[in-house]
Amino acid sequence: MPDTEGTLAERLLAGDRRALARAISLVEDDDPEGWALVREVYPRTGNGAVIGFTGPPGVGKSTLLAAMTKIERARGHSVGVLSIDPSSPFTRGALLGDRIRLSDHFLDPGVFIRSMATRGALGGMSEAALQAALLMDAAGRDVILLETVGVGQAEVDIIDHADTVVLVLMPGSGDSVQALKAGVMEIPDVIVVNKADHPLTDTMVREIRGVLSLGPRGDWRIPIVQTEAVRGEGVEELAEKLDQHRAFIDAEGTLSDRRRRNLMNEVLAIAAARMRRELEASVREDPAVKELLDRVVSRELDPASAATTILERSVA
Ligand SMILES: Nc1nc2c(ncn2[C@@H]2O[C@H](COP(=O)(O)OP(=O)(O)OP(=O)(O)O)[C@@H](O)[C@H]2O)c(=O)[nH]1
Ligand SMILES: [Mg+2]
Repeated sequence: MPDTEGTLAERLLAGDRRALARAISLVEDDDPEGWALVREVYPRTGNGAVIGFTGPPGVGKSTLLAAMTKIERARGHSVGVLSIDPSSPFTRGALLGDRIRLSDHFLDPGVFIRSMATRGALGGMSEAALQAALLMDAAGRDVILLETVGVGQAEVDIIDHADTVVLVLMPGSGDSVQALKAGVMEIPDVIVVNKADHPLTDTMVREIRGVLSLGPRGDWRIPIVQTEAVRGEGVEELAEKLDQHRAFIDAEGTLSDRRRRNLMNEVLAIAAARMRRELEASVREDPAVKELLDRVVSRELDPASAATTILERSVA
C-alpha cells in the first residue's frame, strides 16, 4: 500500500488525495492531530490561488464552480473545491444537484472536491473551513475554489480567506442589490449575474452598475459578468476577469496586503471564537460570575461594568 508510506504530513505535501481527505476530516472533527498537521504544513501554503464565490442560495454558485473547474483543468491546473453547505433543510435539494454536476469531475485526480456542513457555532465552522483550505493549498492545489452562501452578513467567513471574491447574483435578486447599496454587503472584486437566460438580466445588470457608480472609485473597476452556468456561457469571460484581477493584485502588490489583512482577520476570529467559548464556560462554571450576574439582575451593577469585571478576571 504505497499510500501509507511516510507521515500524513509528508503524504499530504506530496499531493496524495487520500491524505488530503483524511487531513480535512481531522480538522472537521476538531481532532488535535488535525491542528498539529496544519501547524506542520503551514509554511508550505500560500501558493494556490484562492477564489471565493459567495451569493444567495440557489443563484448557481455550484454550477459555476463546476464550469470554472472545467476551465482550470483545461489549463492544466489542479483544482480544490471547498463548498460550505449551510445545513438548512431548504437547500437540501440544491445540494443534491450540486453533487450531480460536480460529479463530472469525480474521477479526475486533478480535482479534489469537499463539502463541509456548517455546524452550529460559527467560530467552529469557519475555523475548520479555513484549515481545510490551507490543507488543500499545502497539498499543492493550483486553484482553490470556495463556495459559501452569503447574503451580506458581516460575520467572519471563509470568504475572507480568498484572494479574489466573486459575488454571484441572479436576475430578480433585488434584495442583494439593496444590501450592496446599503453597504451591508462588502463590495466584491467581480460580480456575476448568473442565469442570464432570464428576461430580467439587463435590468439587474443596470441596477448593479448603478450601485457601483455610487461607491468609491478604486483602481480596480469591478466587472459585471453575465453567465449561464448550466450551459457554460460566459464562463470563459469570467475566467479572464479573474486572471485580470489576479494580475492586478500581483502588480499593485495588494495581494500581500490583502493576505496580511485576511490573515489578521483570521487570527482575530479564531482568538475571538475561543475567547467567547472560554467566557461562556466561565459563566457556567464560575460562582463569582454567577454572583456578578445576580447583581446585574438586581440592578446593583450595570451590564457594562459586569463585562469589564469578567474580562479583567479572565485576563488575570
Ligand atoms: N436557468 C438557469 N438555471 C441555472 C443556471 N445556473 C444554475 N442554474 C440552476 O439553478 C439551480 C441552483 O444551482 P446551484 O448551482 O445549485 O446554486 P447554488 O448557488 O450553488 O445553490 P446553494 O448552494 O443551495 O446556495 C439549479 O437547478 C441549477 O441547474 C443558469 O445559468 N440558468
Ligand atoms: Mg451550491
